[in-house]
Amino acid sequence: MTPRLDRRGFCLRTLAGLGTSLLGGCDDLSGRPWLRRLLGGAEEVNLWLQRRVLPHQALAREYGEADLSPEFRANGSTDPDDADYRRLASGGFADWRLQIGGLVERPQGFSLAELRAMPARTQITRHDCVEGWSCIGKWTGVPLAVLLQRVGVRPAARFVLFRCADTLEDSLYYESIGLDDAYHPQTILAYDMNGGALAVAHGAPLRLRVERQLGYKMAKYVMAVELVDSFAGIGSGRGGYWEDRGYEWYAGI
Ligand SMILES: Nc1nc2c(c(=O)[nH]1)N[C@H]1C(S)=C(S)[C@@H](COP(=O)(O)O)O[C@H]1N2
Ligand SMILES: [Mo]
Repeated sequence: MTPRLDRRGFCLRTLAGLGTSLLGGCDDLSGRPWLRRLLGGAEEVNLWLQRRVLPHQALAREYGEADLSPEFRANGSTDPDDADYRRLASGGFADWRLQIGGLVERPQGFSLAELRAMPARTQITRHDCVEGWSCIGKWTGVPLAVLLQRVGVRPAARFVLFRCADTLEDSLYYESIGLDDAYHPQTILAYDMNGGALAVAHGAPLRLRVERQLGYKMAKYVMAVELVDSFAGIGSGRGGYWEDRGYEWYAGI
C-alpha cells in the first residue's frame, strides 16, 4: 500500500478533473483565451497543479528493502538487437561512452568507470507503467544534476533529451524531461539495480530514473544526453517515442 502517493495522486487527479469540468461547464472561458490555454488539457492542468500545489523539489515516496518486489517486470525493449548495442554489450560495455552534447559548454563522453566514480545516489522507489502494473526496485546511479554541472548547461537549454540504443517499430527510442525534473534530487542515471549491475532487460548499461513520472519516461539503454531548446526535428517533434504516438509528455503520477 502507498497511502501517501495514492492520496497525492488522487488529489491531483481530482483537481485536474475539476479544472477540466470547469472548462466544460463554463462558457465565459471563451472570452479568456489565456485561461482556456491554461486549462486546455488534463496534462497541462496536471503539470500546472504539480508546480503550484507541490513544492518544486517534492520527493517521490521512497521505500525500504523489505518492500522490494520479488521480481521486477521488464517491459518494452528487453534485448535490443541493434548492431552497435550488441557489440558494446558483448564487450561488457567497456567501449561504451555516455555522450553529452547539445547546448552545453563542454561536450564530452563518460565511461561507465568514470560514472561509477562520481557521487552516487541510491533510492528504493515504485515504478508505475501506464499499462497498469507497478514494481518496487532499488536504483543506484549518478544524479543527472552532477553531470549537468560537469558539462555546463547553456542558458538557452530547456530540455534534456535521452537517445537510446534500441529500435522499436523502425524508430529509435528516445525521451526528454524539463530542466526542473533534470535537477530534481531523485533524477539519476542508474547503472545498478537491486544491488547489482543493471541487466540488459532493464536497460544496461545506463537508464534514467525520473521518479515522479510514469515508466515510459525512464529511458533504458541511454547512449547520449543532449540539451535542446525545442523538439523540432527530433522524431515526430513531441519529445519522446511514446509521445510521438500520443502519450503525454509530462507523465505525472
Ligand atoms: N530504451 C527504452 N526505454 C524504455 C522502454 C523501451 O522500450 N526502450 N520502455 C519504457 C517503458 S513503457 C517502461 S514501463 C519501462 C520498463 O522498464 P523495465 O524494463 O526496467 O521494467 O522502460 C521504459 N523505457
Ligand atoms: Mo511502461
